[in-house]
Amino acid sequence: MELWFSELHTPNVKLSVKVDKQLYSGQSEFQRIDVFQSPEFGRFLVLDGYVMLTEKDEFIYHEMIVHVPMAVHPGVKKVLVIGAGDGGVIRELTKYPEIEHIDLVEIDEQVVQVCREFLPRTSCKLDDDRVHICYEDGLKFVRFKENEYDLIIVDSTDPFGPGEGLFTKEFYGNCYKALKEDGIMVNQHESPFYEADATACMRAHKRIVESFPISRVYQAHIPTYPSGHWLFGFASKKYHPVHDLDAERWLERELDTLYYTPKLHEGAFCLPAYVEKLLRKVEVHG
Ligand code: AG3
Repeated sequence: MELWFSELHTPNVKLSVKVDKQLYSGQSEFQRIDVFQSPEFGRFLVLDGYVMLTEKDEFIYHEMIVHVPMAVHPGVKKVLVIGAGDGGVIRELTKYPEIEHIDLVEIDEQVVQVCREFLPRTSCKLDDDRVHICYEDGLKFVRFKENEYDLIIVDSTDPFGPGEGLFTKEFYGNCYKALKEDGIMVNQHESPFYEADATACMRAHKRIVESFPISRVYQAHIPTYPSGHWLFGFASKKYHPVHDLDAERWLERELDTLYYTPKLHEGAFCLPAYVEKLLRKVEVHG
């Protein structure tokens, strides 16, 4: 008997992954949570039917969402991470000794429990002394923060279901306020390829452009996400993602990465012409 997991990437396209066995299935207060074991991608986490991470390709997403801002900002001490209950972002952040405090705000405690049990490769640093976990809606948490963080990482799900509020104008405005005067916000920015994703992507970009003086988009190749071509947003009050990249300082750290390099960092901000066009549409006609 063959067992396959499928995610619909559009009503006409799906990605199917052969499964050895289902390790967990449960319904939390917020969403359905599944963990599978597969021959090609190792273990993978699915929320409401959407693949959040696989053991084989999660390094790409987590390295790109963390090391890009960390190689730009010269002194990150306090970080706010929203979503990210799987711990992948935390694992990468804890590689930086100068970070003193990380607030991890995850709406769904059950996601953290399940990841601690079944996905130790990403959840391995959740008990680091600097990490403070708060089970709350990120949208609400950030409302009451002012001038507090050097870096905010928004590791959300897609913009429907529990993650919807993390793509709103109100949320980005509150992130701006919660950041110090040289703060950076990075968010997962969906894919530009399929129409529904591209629409979400443009909507998010428009709102971020309206909220931050510097707003750039960068890309990575993530095989298990829709189309495999994924974007991230870099929004900032002061630092430019490429002009303020300090490659030497980052290389001196001798961090062991599998995807991120400062050279790739620069290249990641060079987008295909059709993506530039999509983004320019909302920048110009704001
Ligand atoms: N969060 C973004 C996942 C988006 C994937 N979308 C999809 N499969 N349709 C990933 C969380 C990793 N920490």
